[in-house]
Amino acid sequence: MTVNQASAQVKEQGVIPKPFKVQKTNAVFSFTPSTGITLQAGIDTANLTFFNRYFHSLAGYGLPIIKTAASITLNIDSTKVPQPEGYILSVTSKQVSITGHDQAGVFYGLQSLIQLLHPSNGKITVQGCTIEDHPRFAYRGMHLDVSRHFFKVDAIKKWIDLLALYKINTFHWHLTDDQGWRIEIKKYPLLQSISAYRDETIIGHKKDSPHRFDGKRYGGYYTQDEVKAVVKYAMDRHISIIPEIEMPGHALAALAAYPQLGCTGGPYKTATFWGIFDDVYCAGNEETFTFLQNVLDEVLPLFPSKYIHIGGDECPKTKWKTCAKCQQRIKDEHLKDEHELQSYFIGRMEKYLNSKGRQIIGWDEILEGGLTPGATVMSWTGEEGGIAAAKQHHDAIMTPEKYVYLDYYQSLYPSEPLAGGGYTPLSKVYNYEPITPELGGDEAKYIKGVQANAWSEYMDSPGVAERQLFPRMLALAEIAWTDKESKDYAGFLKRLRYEQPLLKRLNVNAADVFDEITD
Ligand code: TNX
Repeated sequence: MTVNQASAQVKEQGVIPKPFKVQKTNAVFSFTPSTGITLQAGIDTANLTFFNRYFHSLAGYGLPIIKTAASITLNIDSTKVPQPEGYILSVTSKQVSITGHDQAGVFYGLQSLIQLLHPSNGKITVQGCTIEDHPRFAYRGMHLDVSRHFFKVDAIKKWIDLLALYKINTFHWHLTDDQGWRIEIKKYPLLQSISAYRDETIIGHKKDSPHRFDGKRYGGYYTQDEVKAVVKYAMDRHISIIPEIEMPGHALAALAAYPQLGCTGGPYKTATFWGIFDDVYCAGNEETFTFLQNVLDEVLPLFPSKYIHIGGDECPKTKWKTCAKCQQRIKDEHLKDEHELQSYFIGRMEKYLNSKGRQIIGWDEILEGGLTPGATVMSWTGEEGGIAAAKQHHDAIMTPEKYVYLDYYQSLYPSEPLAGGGYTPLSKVYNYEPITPELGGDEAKYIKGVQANAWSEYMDSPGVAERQLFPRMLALAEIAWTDKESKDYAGFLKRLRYEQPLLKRLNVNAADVFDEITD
């Protein structure tokens, strides 16, 4: 690289998600092994962990924390920065200072600084600038399905670092489904020995034969100690983890171990292929509720999150229709039909979770048969669920599959690996707007934010998942963080290009589906 190219790159280097306000100057700050960091009293050093680790890998030396005023200073001042999670980052030739509204703000200032570090000829510099920044939405979520394919703790931690780098503050961990139960529940050991595994490993992820099996048992689960470690790791990075325990549908793996919880009594097997299955938890059986409450009793202490996700999607009513116990329940509770039975089911679990101080989130099918009182709706089948929820003054999170399902195809190249059925290229994700015109001013405030989902049917390793999720996750980050008026796709593509070396250094297997980049 020539000197001119290098300086052009520094100038173009940007931050994703795009900050609220950026002013660049011609000053340049240069790091040296004697550059120190001073933290205002009370600032958690955990905020620095990822920055320091990354800086060390880049520079070959670390930046010491020192007591006396150093050239890098971190402060908290909520008068100077009134917006929660906001920060001001200022870089002059002598000084880098980050002032956060709160700990998260300081942390996000450091994430921006990471993206602005410019390594060249053995030196690391940052171009002079003042960045004033804060998020548009309080809920900025990414989901990962670990049931269809299991990702080990190390992969999850790497994932969390990447979420944090792009200022995503919620990780929705989809822990149970038909194809595998992935969280240790001590009271129910068969969830570990039976539900966590399926008889076959699906191979042949080819478009012509998506379901070929190799006859090998497949699975795994997280121990409670591992879960605790991951939750702490995420908290240190200002990420709240919302666990999802699916009910009443997508329950086949649990039924394989405890067949008495299904309407027919089984036998059942953990699913070895994808889809929607008719066998679901029996809503007429008291033992179902006891089981799920006992499961939640072990889940809650592991996750301090305000929300618990209880699924609620894609629950066929076929078995409930012919189940004597379910029909009895419909009569006893004066319900109209099986849809109201689903609402009864969700309502009962909501009451239980409320009694433990938590709130539920459910997929938009929880609107069927009436929304339970404090439920937050995650709108996935479209935007209608979220709109309906907001109109009923319920909180909603927008995650419509048409725009933000990252398991769908990102390009139409014939060489694109097998993916989910839809098409959500980078531009479509980027241009998604979560506040629809149907929502009046007062209703819009119920849209708490936006999330992209990563279903793992066709992501059978972290490398494949990364290729599928990057760079589209960065587009999601920008929808969630950046003001609507400041969004600009052409500028995003430019910043993305300068982001590629960073993603490479972080060992992220990002797709190079940049066919829309024209300059
Ligand atoms: C629908 S989105 C599902 C998942 C699948 C996904 C595939 C939702 C709540 N349910 O079970 O994995 O489609 O895109």
